[in-house]
Amino acid sequence: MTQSKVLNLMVNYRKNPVGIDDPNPRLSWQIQAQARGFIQSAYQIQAGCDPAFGAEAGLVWDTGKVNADSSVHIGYEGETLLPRTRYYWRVRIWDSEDNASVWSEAAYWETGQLSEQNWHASWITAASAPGQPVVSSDSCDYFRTAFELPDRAVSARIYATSLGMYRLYINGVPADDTQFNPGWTSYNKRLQYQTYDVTQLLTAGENALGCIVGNGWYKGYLSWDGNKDHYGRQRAVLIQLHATLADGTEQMLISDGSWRTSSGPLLMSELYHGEIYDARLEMDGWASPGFAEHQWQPAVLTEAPPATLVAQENEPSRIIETIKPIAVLNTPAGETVLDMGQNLVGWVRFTVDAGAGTEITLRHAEVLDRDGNFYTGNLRSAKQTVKYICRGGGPETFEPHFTFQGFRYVQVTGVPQEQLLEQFTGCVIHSDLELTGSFRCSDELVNQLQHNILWGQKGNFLDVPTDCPQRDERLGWTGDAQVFIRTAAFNMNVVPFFEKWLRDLAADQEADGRVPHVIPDIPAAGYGSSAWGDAAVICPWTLYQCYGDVRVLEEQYPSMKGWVEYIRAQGDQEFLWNTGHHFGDWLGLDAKENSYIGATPKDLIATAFFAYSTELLVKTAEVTGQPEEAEKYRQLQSNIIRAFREEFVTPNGRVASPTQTAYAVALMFDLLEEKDRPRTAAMLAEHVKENGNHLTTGFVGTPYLCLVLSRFGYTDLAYELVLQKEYPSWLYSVLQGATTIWEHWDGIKQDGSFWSDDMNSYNHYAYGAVGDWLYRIAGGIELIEPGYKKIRIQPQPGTQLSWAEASYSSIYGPVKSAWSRQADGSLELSVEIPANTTAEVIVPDGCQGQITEGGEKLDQVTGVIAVEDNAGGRKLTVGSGSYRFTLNKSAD
Ligand code: RAM
Repeated sequence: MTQSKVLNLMVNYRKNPVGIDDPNPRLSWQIQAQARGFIQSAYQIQAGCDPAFGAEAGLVWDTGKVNADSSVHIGYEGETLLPRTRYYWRVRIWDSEDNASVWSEAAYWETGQLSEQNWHASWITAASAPGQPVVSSDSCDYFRTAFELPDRAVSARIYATSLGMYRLYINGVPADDTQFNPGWTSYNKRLQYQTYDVTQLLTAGENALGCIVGNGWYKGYLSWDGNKDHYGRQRAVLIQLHATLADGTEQMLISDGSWRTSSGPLLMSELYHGEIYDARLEMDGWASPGFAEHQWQPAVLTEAPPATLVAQENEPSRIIETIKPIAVLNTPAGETVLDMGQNLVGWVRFTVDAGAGTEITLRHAEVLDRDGNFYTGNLRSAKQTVKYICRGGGPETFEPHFTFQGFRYVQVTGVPQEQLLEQFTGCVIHSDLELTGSFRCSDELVNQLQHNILWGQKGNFLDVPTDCPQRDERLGWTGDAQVFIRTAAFNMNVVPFFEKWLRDLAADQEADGRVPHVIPDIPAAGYGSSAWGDAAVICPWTLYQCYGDVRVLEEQYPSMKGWVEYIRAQGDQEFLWNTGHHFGDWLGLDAKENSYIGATPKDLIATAFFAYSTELLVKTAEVTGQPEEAEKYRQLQSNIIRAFREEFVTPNGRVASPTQTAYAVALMFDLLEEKDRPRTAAMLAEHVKENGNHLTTGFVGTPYLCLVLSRFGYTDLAYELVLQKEYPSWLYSVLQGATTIWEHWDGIKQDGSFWSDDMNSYNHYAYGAVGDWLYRIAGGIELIEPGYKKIRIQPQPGTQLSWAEASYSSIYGPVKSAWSRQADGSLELSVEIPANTTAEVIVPDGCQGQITEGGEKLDQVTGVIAVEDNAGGRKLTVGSGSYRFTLNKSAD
């Protein structure tokens, strides 16, 4: 009998989520099995309001025994869920011999408001004088109210949101540790609210609730156009508290005209520009009971915004880690500068002891110039400056509220140097996504590259996937998100994060299907570029691939189709896209002087992506059970491919534009006739070699370059590119001391000078898309079936590295592939395959000799289901478990 245990119960990818508005949450679990080759044969789920699942409490759902191997994304189908209710659930499973496991421990999810009808609170705004709403003051608004509870609460929740960015306090302390609520959505269409469990913060007797609201994305400066008030002019809040007392009665408290408002010490807070805080204006006890609020103005009722209120969909942002400075520098220009040792995103927390009125200023920068001076030219108009005016009278600690900075260096004035190292701390803030991947190998520079990719993701996954976190941009550029999503999905669990963003994409898509360049959309940005708008299709498809979740495809289908239909309607040639504005192979190195756009023709790229998005739409229609749609778009796809060949491929099969990017996309998207592919791959390889093993690609070509080379048998050349140290290359920036990925291959030139100020981010993840190749090719973790239900372990060691190790926490559990070369020429390959999945292990070239596992011949090994030798090499089919293979050299 095989022993198994069900664990890691997840609801919509989260453990025990509180405040979700999904009527059919998706339930997933993982299985720990003692024996290899575990496959679940059946499951049973029970859900109810009683954690003991006692019969008298009644169950809201009992699936009974369901004969199926599904263990992920099982949609809840029980009784209609009630608002603000906690549902416990548990699972048991059966193995292939029909042995049942014990029940899992109970897990839960808790619903939020579920419907707008359950909101009773009023939107309120701050007042400058009775009945006079504050409209355009720089300083942030403070709100408060006090209330009595006859008894201690056994359970209490606050549901809250704002127009602007807010922070909630209960009895003087923050309601939780989340930042930048309510997050950034297309505010006039969709507005998230947050749920706070405040049970422990309330007391019997008098309680107080406070809230600070700043401009944030709603009303603050956004983009390079220097404008603010993009979504509205007035900050406001909506707050509703439900407290259940020991006797079972419920008390409700809502925001209304009885609340009081004031300005306070937070004189200015802007995402790009920083904060000004005058601690002398602090109002002690402002969010606690007993505060003398009579000098505050009554709040003014204001209209509800047009948006639909939705429960928070993605993981909140938090301070995820802290970093101490590694040095205090005295620059040649006489500045005092802290070096954090890492380009990070977040803010600095500091403690000082200085007289009242002392001004402390922190300016933030990513790099020093070649003379070693503080440099902010690349921030454009973003000030990234925090000014703190001391209150005096003892040590005081400050950290900002509604702003973040992208920085490695901090210029500090107003603080004695000797206090800097001790008393200043970097707080790293990003969306709190689970880390799911790691890659390491025998080359330390590549390990630093992987570090830089991960830090690029941390810095730019702050509620929305942004291009950069430092200059006056920080926007959800669709192209950048599209090229990076596959890598991102190795490093972290990105589903709720992208689901939210894709809903905003669909919300901001126009009726004709055009997709804005940035999501959420802002007026300065524009719309409709190939490879950017294709994020509408590529991102949902990638999520489906990596997590096996069909629902994201079902939800996004109209948006995906809208984009393809938009392209089809452009120009007068249905199957070519040769009109409109495109970013082309953005920042390609083969661009003409003074151009940002690489040499690959824009219409070639546009038509290639048209074909690719259509192909993904066909597959999506198939997966979501729409055969007629699939057929319709299959026709379209073949017409586009035909048009592509007629326009961009010579009659003899040569890609007419001889650029690395043209070759890469044509091969990646299977646009060439079968017979022309090997030759094109050879031409691509030749192109790379002629350039001294250097790439010439930009945003579009770079992510595919190494993948295509490996697919067509040029893995050693792909390694040459990845290991290339000379400019242009990934390791060039590493050798220049980069700790994140740069926007430009030559962000810092060989002579130490900078690429032009106007567009030079040092934290731009797009070129980090090579991480995908590291995991899949160098590491060897590949999926065969969506969600890694079926896995392929196929490391391609090449000749340059001596070992590599990739691991990935899939939705089924941990996957690992680690190889190392042994002195006798054999290869050790350690593999881990999660329960309820199977894998193919493809033995690398040159290792076609005898194979053993843990010293045993393969026919003796449990878990190895089949061994096949064919033209493509040797393939082992294995079940779940950990294996240690020794792959011997081919017999000479
Ligand atoms: C820049 C952004 C982004 C890119 C666009 C086209 O402004 O930083 O990375 O996608 O241009």
